[in-house]
Amino acid sequence: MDSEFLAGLGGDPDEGDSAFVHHAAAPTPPDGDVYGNLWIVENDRIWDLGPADVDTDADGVADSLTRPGPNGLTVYTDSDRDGQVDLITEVHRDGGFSSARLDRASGEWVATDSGRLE
Ligand SMILES: [Ca+2]
Ligand SMILES: [Ca+2]
Repeated sequence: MDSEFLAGLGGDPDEGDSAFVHHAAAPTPPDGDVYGNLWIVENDRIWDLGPADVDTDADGVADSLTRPGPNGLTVYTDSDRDGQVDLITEVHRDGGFSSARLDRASGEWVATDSGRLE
């Protein structure tokens, strides 16, 4: 299960319709900036999502950013402050939501929660 959450990443970068910056290099974290832009690995690509602008856990550090997704809004969260997005929550237009967390060991996205926002 990954295509649903990654569908919002824009598909083929050559089509030029993505909001994200495509890095052609191998998936290595950006150097030097401990907490700069958020980034996400999709297969062998790194997508630079830009700087976090939402503080979802109210610790004073922005950890998430939002993008329009295929079915509503997608929230990309870096929960451990290494810059790599490890939690994706998709908020659907009908009020439902579903989330997936990155399994570090396998690199797979694992569905963690779903339901409906009150
Ligand atoms: Ca935070
Ligand atoms: Ca992270």
